[in-house]
Amino acid sequence: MATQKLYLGIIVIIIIIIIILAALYVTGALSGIAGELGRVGVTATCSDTDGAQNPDLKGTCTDSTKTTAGLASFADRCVSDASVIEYYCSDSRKCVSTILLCTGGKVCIDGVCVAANQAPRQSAVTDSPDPVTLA
Ligand SMILES: [Ca+2]
Repeated sequence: MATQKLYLGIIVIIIIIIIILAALYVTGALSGIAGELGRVGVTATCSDTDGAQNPDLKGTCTDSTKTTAGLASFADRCVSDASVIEYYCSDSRKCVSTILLCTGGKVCIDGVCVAANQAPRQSAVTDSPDPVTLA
């Protein structure tokens, strides 16, 4: 007798749960909750073309912080002759930056540290031929 009451109670609870889930589904509450989770960044993505913090490669970090207006993108760039702002993905999947110094006597050109002897010549102006004066 007690066992039958237990079974009946379980069946009633299951029916109530099914009714609640159906009601939530019908009202679209489940999709609303899913959208809410998306907005708070549960589905955040981040990628970095040079892998991580690598001043010897030019990278572009892209994350999904601007999901409504498109992805946010940040390219490594020089901050001085021998240092670079390096973008990389944080643990929370957002692009963050740090300043790295070029090592080994390298110089920063277009967001990447390169050996000084591989850098474009800085003295291009003095290498130009003398202006030709037309008569
Ligand atoms: Ca990077």
